[in-house]
Amino acid sequence: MLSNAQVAARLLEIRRLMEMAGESFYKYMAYEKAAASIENAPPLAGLVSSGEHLQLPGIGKSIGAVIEQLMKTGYADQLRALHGRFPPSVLELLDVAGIGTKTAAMLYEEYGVASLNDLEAALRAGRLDGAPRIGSKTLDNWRRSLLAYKSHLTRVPLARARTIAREIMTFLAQGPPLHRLTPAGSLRRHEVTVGDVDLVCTADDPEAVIRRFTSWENAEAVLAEGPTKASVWLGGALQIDLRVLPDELYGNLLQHFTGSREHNVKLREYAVRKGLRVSENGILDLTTGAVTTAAEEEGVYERLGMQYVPPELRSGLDEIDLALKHALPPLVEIGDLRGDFHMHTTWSDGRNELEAMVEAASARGYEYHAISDHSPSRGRFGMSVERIREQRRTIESMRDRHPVYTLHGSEVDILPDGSLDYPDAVLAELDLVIASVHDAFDQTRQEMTARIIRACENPFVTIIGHPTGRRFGEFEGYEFDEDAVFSAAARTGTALEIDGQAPRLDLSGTLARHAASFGVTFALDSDAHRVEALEGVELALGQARRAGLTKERVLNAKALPELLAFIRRKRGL
Ligand code: DGT
Ligand code: CA
Ligand code: CA
Ligand code: ZN
Repeated sequence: MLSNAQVAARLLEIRRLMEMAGESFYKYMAYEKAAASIENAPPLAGLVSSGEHLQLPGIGKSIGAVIEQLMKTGYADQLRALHGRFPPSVLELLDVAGIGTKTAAMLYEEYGVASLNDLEAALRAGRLDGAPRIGSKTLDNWRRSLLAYKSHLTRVPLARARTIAREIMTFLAQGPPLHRLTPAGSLRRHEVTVGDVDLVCTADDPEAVIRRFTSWENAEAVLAEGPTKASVWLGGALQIDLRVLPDELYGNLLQHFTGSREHNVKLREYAVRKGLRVSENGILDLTTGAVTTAAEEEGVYERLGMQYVPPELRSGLDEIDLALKHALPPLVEIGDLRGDFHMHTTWSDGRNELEAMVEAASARGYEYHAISDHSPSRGRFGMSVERIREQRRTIESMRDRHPVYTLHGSEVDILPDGSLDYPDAVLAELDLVIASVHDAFDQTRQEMTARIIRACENPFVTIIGHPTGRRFGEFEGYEFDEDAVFSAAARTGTALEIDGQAPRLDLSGTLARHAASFGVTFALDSDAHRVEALEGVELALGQARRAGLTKERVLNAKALPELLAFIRRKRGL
């Protein structure tokens, strides 16, 4: 049985195909009206059997019969006949700016272009060059539109988008003078993946900034270029949007372009109830007609009588209600982090020597950190019991050489049965243990849940590493009962990791928020395999902030004595 929305979508498909086939305006518009009528009607399933759907506005005998057939068989003769003439994929062409039904029909009938892929191939092969009624400017526009369309189909991991944003920002900063320059959009909100990179800036000479932006050597195509905004496309399906803003509206515009859409919609709804209209051009008082602008983003929230909402919380959930009550939590900040528990060295699969990692952790200003190389099951990267004891002696021998306190830890495999990859006697010699699942991902949900819970119950396990196993573009994460694991972690005093390694971000902010409701403590780690990757804690921090965590919930925001007490408490000491 199709839903009303599904029937409406089929009717709209018929409508578009009829227009392509050259049917009269009145005929195909009847389908459009019928579709609109059905979207607002009670469920068709209850109407069609008794013929009551024929009473709906805009539905006569012939469309009524099509609807009846759609409901009974999921298809209709009308649609079958149209599909005989145009393959359904032809409708994809309508997503390209500047291609309407007439052009789409012509492209199919005269050039055999039946889909976006066909169009791309035809453009690339030059098969449309010199075609009658299609100028070279039009072809260029289609090319741009196709690129923009493709860039919206794929989302890239946050870490990659941040790297690109940093590169283009460095390039822009070396050009014509800028007052402000900052990322906006999903990148600023620390979404796990981003659709495109948004940058906003203020400058003396906007056009000069735009010219520099569109001349970036890494840009493969300029998608749009105007006096105050432009978009470029990079290979690998990523778009960057730049907007140059007037200084006095910087706060309003940054707030607007940071989103999310859902947050902005709720903000505007609330404002309207207060007699204010929020837009990117300022806040209009609907009674007095006065407009307030904000040079800083804080001014927008202040004018609305609410607490400043940090970008990571602008998801459209409950943040506006909380901000109105001045009840948003003080989120954990980068300066709260006193250490990092998860880093690898050349003793296992890290790229840098142990002492280089210690030095780098020290250079970050940490009070403490843990070296946590792999256990024997990681094959040639794993460390035997002898090796890990030797590593401990090495760490102890260099304790006085660096101001940072180095804990000797290990990232120990949780074996398929939930036991750990070192005997308890060896674990007891370590200062800290991260326990992670690295294999047998195909276990049943029940087996995996029991496996992780058993690891939580081991008194020597301080932290469960990258709890879901998700890796971008490779693996969705193993199946397990999140609630059962989160409550076991809370009950046993085991911290859950927010792993900031680029392909992981695990737990995500969304899951960490859920875990937090069980009373869990979190470890924000880089999982660095080389010195530069220590900055991965910033990504872990972003997810922690999205989860609404305060520093009290974060293990590596604790001073060393409290950290050691947390570890001892779990060990029952
Ligand atoms: P993304 O790029 O899909 O990861 O997500 P965003 O949130 O970065 O979305 P994007 O790049 O389309 O736009 C950035 C922000 O600008 C968005 O969060 C809200 C604002 N914005 C952009 N276009 C519109 C619009 O048409 N209406 C409204 N209300 N806001 C918009
Ligand atoms: Ca964006
Ligand atoms: Ca954008
Ligand atoms: Zn791992």
